[in-house]
Amino acid sequence: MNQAMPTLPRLSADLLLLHPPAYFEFRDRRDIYFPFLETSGAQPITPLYEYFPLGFKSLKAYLEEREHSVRIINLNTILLRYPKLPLDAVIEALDVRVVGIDLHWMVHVQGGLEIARRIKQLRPDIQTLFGGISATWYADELIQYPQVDMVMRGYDTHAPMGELLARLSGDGALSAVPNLLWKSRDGEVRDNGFGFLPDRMGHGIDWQVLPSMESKSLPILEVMTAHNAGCSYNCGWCGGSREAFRRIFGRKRAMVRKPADQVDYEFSTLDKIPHVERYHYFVNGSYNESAKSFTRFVDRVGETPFRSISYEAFHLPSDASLAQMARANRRTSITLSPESHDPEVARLSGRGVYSNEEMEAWIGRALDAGIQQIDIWYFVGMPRQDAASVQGTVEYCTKLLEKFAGKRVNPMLCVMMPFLDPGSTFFEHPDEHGYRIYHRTLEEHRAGMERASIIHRTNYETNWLTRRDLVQLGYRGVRTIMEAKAATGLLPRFAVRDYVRAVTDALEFIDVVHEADSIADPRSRARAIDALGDEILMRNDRVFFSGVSAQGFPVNREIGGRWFDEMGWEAEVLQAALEGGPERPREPADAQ
Ligand code: B12
Repeated sequence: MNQAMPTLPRLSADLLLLHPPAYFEFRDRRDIYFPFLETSGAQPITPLYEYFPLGFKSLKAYLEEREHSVRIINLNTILLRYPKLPLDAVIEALDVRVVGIDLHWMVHVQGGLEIARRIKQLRPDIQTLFGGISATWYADELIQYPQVDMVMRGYDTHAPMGELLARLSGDGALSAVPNLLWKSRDGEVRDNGFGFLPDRMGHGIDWQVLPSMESKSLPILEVMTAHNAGCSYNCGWCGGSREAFRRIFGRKRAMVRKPADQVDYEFSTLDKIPHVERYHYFVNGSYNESAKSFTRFVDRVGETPFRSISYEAFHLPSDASLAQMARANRRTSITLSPESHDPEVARLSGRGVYSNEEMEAWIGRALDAGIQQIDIWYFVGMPRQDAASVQGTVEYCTKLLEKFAGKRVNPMLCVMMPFLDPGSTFFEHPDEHGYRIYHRTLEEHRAGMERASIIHRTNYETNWLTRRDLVQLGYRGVRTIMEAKAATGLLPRFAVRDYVRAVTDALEFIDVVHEADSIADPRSRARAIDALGDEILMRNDRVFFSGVSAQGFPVNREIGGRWFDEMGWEAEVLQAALEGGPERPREPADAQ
């Protein structure tokens, strides 16, 4: 077999926006365990965290209007779908001046830096640029890495990025680019200040061009809104909360909205998606809209024939609002996040604005009004939440399932892992809120992500739950709730059986890996982990294949057509570059 590196056609652009995997190289790893459910199971993603920031799409639209060519690559999709394709083949094919890597979610810290390191090694001609929330929060530390040339700070980087590209193709005077940290030729760090903090948020997204869904059996067809940055609310664990936004971006007003004309533009592009009637519309952050603008928004939503729609709600929506949402689309779901059944824990989590009784009565009214489904999220890792409290939440979820049996009322449990958001109030003031932080700096997070055990990768614990407790209680809770869903008929038994088996296996094996990863002597530790290598690899292969499942939809679905599955090259081109004939999706290894 020819071992030569595959050659890909050149990919040319002024700017390449690249979404890294949370961890690189994840393929064929025998020394780091990525357990099932590591992503908490809310989204249809693997532990690589494949979503790229929505801002990539609005940046592309904005910059292209200004005659700069921009391409987007989601490296996750490429590496998952083409397990034999070396990263170097992608890097060698780049014909770009700058690669912009997102460090928006802290979880990408190791992967982002590792990809940048390899780019600089192979292609010193390419400049590396980081951006996003975590890149902004850790900008001073990030720019010190030799593989990082620039950091673009800010919640809205459209105009600064326009200026950067114009300068790079013009006079090269980077000192004129707002919000930029950069290195001069002699390697000295220059700080242009962080002065571009607009009241309105950037540019709409052009949804017209989406990755091809090819012939997927259960395609994940979803588009989403992000019409605001920041938040009106102040949940202490959240890196996007009111206080966190102020802290990270140094701006007093913590709410920034997309202007109405840009929202209209976005809708006009949504209307042009071929077969939009097959798409789910995920409305993020609708709780940040005023009652008046939300009403306008729902009316507009009703004009596009989406297959289904989901909204997130902080308070319980009024009866009038329920009726309007149900009218706008008959497959409407509403997501509540009370976080805990215990009113005190819920309040300390930043929620607690309704009682369980009020919520239950409201669910009845919502279903009567024609809302199709209610999703209810509970959290593990909150202040004053101990083992008994988690157990109480799990029992309450079971009670909800029984009470609303036959209806689509779907309680779910999420462990806050691996990270408590840096920049959040609990992260910045851990003692006051009962938290202990294990990784504080960027480098501690990066190194932490290289640990074999998910428990060691986790960056915090609370006075009430250790890191191991968080994982163990959370996983057990999810398992119990899943079993209750099979018993009450909310989910098919076969799906729950497979899911529960995967959770049970993870629960046991997390401890096995953790014990080995806890050996103090590094050489003995490496030996102990190596002895587990085959077992680790077999399990990782079940998680990293061309498919994903989520708690809300616990059935494996093939990836490839999700809005963030941008690969840069057509599937056939990637296929042709690889030896060995047509691409075949990897199947998960048989469950034991
Ligand atoms: C909507 C949303 C989501 C959506 C998806 C959003 C998306 N794809 O962009 C969903 C629900 C899928 C999601 C998932 C997650 N989210 Co979220 N999410 C948000 C939310 C509510 C709004 C984000 C938003 O709309 N931004 C506005 C859009 C239009 O702009 P933007 O994408 O931020 O991009 C701009 C700038 O940030 C910047 N930028 C960003 N990246 C880059 C890169 C470069 C190179 C440059 C130049 C600029 C740049 O420029 C862009 C243009 O102006 C925020 C909270 C908040 N109030 O901000 C949390 C938030 C961002 N999410 C967070 C987290 C933790 C997650 C998850 C890890 C949760 C989990 N455990 O599963 C996952 C990660 C999923 C993944 N990557 O695979 C944290 C991040 C904390 C941190 N710093 O690590 C936040 C702050 C709060 C929270 N806890 O939810 N999220």
